[in-house]
Amino acid sequence: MNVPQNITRKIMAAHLKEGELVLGTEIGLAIDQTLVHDATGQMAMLQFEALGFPRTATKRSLIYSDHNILQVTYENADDHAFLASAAKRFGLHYSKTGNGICHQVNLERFAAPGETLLGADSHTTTGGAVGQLAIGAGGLDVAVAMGGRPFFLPMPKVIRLVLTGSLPEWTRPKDLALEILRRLTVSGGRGAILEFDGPGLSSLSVPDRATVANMSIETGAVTAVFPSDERTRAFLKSQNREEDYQPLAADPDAAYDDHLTIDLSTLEPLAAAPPSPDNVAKVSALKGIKVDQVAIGSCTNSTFADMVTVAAILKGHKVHPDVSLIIAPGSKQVLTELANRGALPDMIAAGARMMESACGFCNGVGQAPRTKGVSLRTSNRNFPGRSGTPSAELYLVSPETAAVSALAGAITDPRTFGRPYEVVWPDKFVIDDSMILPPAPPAPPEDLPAIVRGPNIAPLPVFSAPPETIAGPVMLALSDNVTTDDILPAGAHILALRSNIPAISRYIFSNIDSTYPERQKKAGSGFVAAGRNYGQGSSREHAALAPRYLGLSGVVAVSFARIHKANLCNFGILPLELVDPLVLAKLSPGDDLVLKGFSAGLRPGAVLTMENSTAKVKFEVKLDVSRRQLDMLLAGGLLAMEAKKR
Ligand code: MIC
Ligand code: SF4
Repeated sequence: MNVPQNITRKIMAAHLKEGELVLGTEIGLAIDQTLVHDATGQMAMLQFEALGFPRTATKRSLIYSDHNILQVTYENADDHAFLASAAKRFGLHYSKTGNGICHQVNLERFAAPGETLLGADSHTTTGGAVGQLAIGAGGLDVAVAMGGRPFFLPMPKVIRLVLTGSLPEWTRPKDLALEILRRLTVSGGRGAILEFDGPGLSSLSVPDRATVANMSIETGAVTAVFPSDERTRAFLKSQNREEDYQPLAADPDAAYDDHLTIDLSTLEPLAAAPPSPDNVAKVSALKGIKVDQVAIGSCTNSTFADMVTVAAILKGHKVHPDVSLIIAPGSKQVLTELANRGALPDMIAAGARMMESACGFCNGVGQAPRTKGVSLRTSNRNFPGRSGTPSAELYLVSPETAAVSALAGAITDPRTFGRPYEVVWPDKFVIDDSMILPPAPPAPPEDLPAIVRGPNIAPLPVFSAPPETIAGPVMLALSDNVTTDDILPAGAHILALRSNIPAISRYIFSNIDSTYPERQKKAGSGFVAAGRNYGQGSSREHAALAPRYLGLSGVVAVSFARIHKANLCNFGILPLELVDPLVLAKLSPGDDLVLKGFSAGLRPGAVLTMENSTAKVKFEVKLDVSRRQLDMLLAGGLLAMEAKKR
């Protein structure tokens, strides 16, 4: 008799290459699709090349140009030329600048139920909206998957998230995403997949589900997955891709590791107040806070439905004189539909600043708010500094709350605005994939287009194996929930250096302690001490690669976020978990630490003794990694390990 299965296990079983679906053990999954973009793709493609793969071996691999688009000087354009040429040569599709944000375009044009997607971006989870198992990872993991090898992760637990009821007027999927964060916090989803179920689902369209799947990563979850049902079929049909539809649901009586129920009808408009997406408050409680900027867009809320609703709210009104309203439709398709259906003139007439279909304001690439300014945003992260202005206060809200507040000049509960606007979903969207360039057909290497390398494309750094005794000072002692934005800040000028590790390494921890890079380089070796959930947030592997380049040997933390921990192992930085979290208080900057016995004889999960020779205390750390990761760490990282094999 077949055991009833949930959706996660069904997709995993169909893609399982290594291991068994046993909670916490390492599994290797076959990957159907991959995506990278112009913040993570440069490293991924350099690494793909260094690994010696001749051509991608997935069903489809894509590079999107959407993050690095300001082109203030030559760096961004150099990166784009490199990426476009690497795509052509190595068999990837290249989505040109202006075609849209990777997750929005991928949802529209490529996401398919039952498939696996690995993306070098944490919000790859968006694909879960159509029943795709869509996971974010570091660029090196994606490079390996592009070459046709499995993607490894510890088998997550599966949390059944049951939705009942339906959302009240003016309460939107963004409010549901925020409610989930309120309940789970930024670490409550760690090691889990959120699998949606229940009668409330039928009231949510695929774009609605996309907002929720997108923000699932903010709870620390591996991803979120929705069933594929009639709403999915309707969405795929509107994208002229009905052939990609297949129904997908959990079997009745399928087992889960945990449960959570949310009655949608009890929700109301919510906001994440600074400084973290889980600092959730009712919009009604924040009402009256003056806003300087309202920014609508990002991969969380830039679909046609979001934008057309915003246009309907703005129609016939003017943006408050003290507010700068920024609108970035998520894709060329969304922008075209807004233009064709007359919604764009309503936005323009209201006084909106129309932006390119790209990430833009979301991670500080333009439109930085004024000093100590209040910015209301429809995006997914409000970490300090992410907007490009460290002192700005960022609130995350639904497009409806954002639009109504832009008119009022202050945070405003949209329920006070009148009747909500009903979105009429087009039967067919305008389909024009002409900005997605196909790869060159397979050919002998000498007949393939050359890779274009401008001065911003620096060679990959090479790392060697660590010694058996690793000694070095505590460089920084940090608290809980350190984000990768803290380790490597967002913002256009730093983003421009993503293909140049020596140059970008000068910004590591720059918002926390700008002396870190120099000190770390001088010390040669060293450790960072931190609390829980170290490395939460984005997938940027530069937050591991660049510290390693500077000489960081290990991070001693209470716990780690999944993607960042994998990135640390990939680049040979030891993720050392404190057996006793209270030891953290005994680690001060400047203390000398010694770790002995880091040798080939170690087993995964080994507990090692470290000594703080300054404070004269010994303590235990656990190397909670797989055999594969331990081998990588012993070799000095994944690339070093692969080079040894050849
Ligand atoms: C983000 O939202 O933080 C980013 C920029 O999209 C990152 C990618 C990166 O920084 O390389 C992410 O989420 O992974
Ligand atoms: Fe781009 Fe922002 Fe989405 Fe990251 S979260 S992919 S920066 S829109």
